[in-house]
Amino acid sequence: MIASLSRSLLRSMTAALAALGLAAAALAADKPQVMVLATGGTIAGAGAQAANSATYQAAKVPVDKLLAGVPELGNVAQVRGEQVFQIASESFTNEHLLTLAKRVAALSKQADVDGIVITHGTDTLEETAYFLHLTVRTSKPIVVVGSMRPGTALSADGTLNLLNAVTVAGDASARGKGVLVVMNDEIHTGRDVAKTVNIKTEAFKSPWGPLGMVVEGKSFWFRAPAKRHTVNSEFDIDKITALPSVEIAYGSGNASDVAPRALAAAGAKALVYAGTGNGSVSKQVVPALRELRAQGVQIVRSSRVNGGGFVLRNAEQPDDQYDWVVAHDLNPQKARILTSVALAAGADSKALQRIFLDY
Ligand code: DAS
Repeated sequence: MIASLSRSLLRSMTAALAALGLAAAALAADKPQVMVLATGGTIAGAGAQAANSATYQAAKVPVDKLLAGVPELGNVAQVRGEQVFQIASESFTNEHLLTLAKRVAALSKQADVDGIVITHGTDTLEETAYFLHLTVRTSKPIVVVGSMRPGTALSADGTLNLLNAVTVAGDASARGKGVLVVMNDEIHTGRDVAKTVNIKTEAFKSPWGPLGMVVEGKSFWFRAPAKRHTVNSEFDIDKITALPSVEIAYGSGNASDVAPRALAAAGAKALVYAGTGNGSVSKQVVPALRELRAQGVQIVRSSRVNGGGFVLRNAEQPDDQYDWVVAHDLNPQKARILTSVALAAGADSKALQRIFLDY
């Protein structure tokens, strides 16, 4: 009697567990599939003690531990992780950009990937995000995320940033908006955003404002990107095998032409000049830039002034006469990325200027 009772109890418990399993699988099945590609940075950092919010070692925590540290991720997506690099982002090279972008492009073609998150150091996050924005031809959400404090710090920002990034990457409303950067509850376009403060959690700003916000699992949009990107880009990572060397020379009082000449002599195919004010160039430097232009080096005038305006062509310098290019509203580090991508596609100075107005 007891044996048959326990057998039927066992049968009904097994059936219940199977039903639960199916329900869990069904629940999971209706969640977007998000790939998290880890590259290092503070979001993977660790400090000696909780009070160390700015003194720590970046690029220590592996991707599986990052994901395990945010169990809430399972409520918003089916998440898989992959460790692409484990470095501080100030050490990113053009080769790192190419490797990462090619991996993102390949994953974006997979039917079992609905969105991609890249965890990244904050120092050059804006450059990587823009590079992906220009070259990865997908309308699936690609979200780059970092943190200003290591996970070991009091009031660490990385876990909520990661949850928000995965939320946006799995959100159909984020499709077609280009590469996004999610930090501090805000959603920025990879084109405009820059790190404007070096040790606060509210570090990332876009001169023309964020695209939206992500709060408690929902994305709220207030504007859309105005320039070409991803599926509407003429650039394609699958066709880029190398990025030409483009260097940045910084303008200041008492400027000299030593840096521009040395950078060109070292093989730079283009120089981005971070000019003062409206991209102004000291008269001690103009002759060298004109000589380098005559030798085939492209000259791009950007500005050291933080965003919110743009360098006007033929205003501070006769760009038409010198055959120089203006970076429009792009800061020097973004101008470096776009110039390198454009030169890789064979752009001459005329095409380069059009590209700066289109992207
Ligand atoms: N060194 C910084 C970097 O890896 C740490 C960070 O802020 O992520 O970009």
